[in-house]
Amino acid sequence: MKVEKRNGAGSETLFNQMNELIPGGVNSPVRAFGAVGGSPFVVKKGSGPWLYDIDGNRYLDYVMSWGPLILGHAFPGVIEAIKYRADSGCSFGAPTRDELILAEHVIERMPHIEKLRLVSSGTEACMTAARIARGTTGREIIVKFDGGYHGHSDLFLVQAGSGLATGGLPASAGVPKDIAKVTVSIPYNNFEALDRCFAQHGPDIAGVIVEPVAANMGVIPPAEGFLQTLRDKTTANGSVLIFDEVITGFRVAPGGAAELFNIRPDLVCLGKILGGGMPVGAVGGKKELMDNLAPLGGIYQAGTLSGNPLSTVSGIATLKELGKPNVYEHLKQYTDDLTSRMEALFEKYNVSVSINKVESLFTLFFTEHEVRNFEDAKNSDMKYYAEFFRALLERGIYIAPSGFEAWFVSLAHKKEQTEMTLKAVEDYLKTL
Ligand code: HOZ
Repeated sequence: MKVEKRNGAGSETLFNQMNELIPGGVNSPVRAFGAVGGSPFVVKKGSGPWLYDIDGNRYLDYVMSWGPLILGHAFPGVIEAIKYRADSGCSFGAPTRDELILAEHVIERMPHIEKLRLVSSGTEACMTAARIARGTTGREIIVKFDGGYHGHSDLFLVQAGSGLATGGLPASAGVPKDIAKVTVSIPYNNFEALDRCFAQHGPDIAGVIVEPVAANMGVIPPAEGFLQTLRDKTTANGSVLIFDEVITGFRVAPGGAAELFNIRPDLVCLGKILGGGMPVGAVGGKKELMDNLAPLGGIYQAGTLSGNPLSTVSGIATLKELGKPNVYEHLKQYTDDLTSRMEALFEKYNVSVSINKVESLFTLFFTEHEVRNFEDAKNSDMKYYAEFFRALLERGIYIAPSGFEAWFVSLAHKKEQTEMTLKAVEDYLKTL
């Protein structure tokens, strides 16, 4: 099989060939369309709110690379910055001025971050945050929440959302039992479970990690007072409070969920928007914690591509654009308008949905009940979601191929896209 022989091959042919060389044909499980049926289209390019496949189809994109592309696909300022930087090299493994500039952009928006370490993915950021919590407190247990997803490192693959939930897996094979034992997963938004967890494990709890707006079991906002309770309990217990803002960072507010809900976590994990579509992650927080990282302290973390120059300039260009006026207002208005009109359509056609929304993040659950935690999310009708997904895809709209993910809106989504989405939804509802 030579590459040139594949020129002209369509998505289906290529995906079949990919299946021979790549497990499941994909480099990240949820992309395989396993939960929604059919086989994925193969992407040729993106532009603004649109994705184009190699068969010549155009899709209105609500996945946006799973969150990073808040400016839209191939945003000119970002692409120019990457091209310009690439002319002088792709990786140095040595400090660059841009790492300082990116750190300044982050800290300006997130004053609870006093120091920041760049890594290459959200997974690495969360893994490092847990190590800082453990290394600093000398304790072992990390508390997470059912349906919370903090990347695919061993310690977080317990009752995890995202791809695990999509594939119906309670945990991943290959995680040693002893590692799973030091991760305690409890129901999200459940104050009693939290009390019980601290009563039982208090002296051993190194840290609590939470997506302050859950977005990997579908979007689920924190219950009133839940984040403040986490803050109070971790402080009283001498445990580290870690906000996983890989999805919410720079999206729900410039300073992320910490700003939106006015809570100051000890550590924050970042990724996605921070790299503007290039691979990146970061862990940041209180100086006294961050200074425990090597080379200053004994907690080791390193990476050949950490602070990669292309990711760094892409992130800087993205954050600069996000610093312009009315950006967050636009994202919120688009989402509010779309979701309220969509809700009205479902009501008109007597289909029960529960739409959870926080700023420009939302999920549509097919259930008449409120969705407050992972159990509720799992009880929504995922078969119906799959049908809805296929109906929208046929009408040129691409939403996440899993009901446990968020819809991502970008600044390139405008009135035309709202109308197109609503028309597709109504066309589908009419067929029922
Ligand atoms: N874990 C990502 C969604 N929450 C999926 C990433 C991908 O498949 O690209």
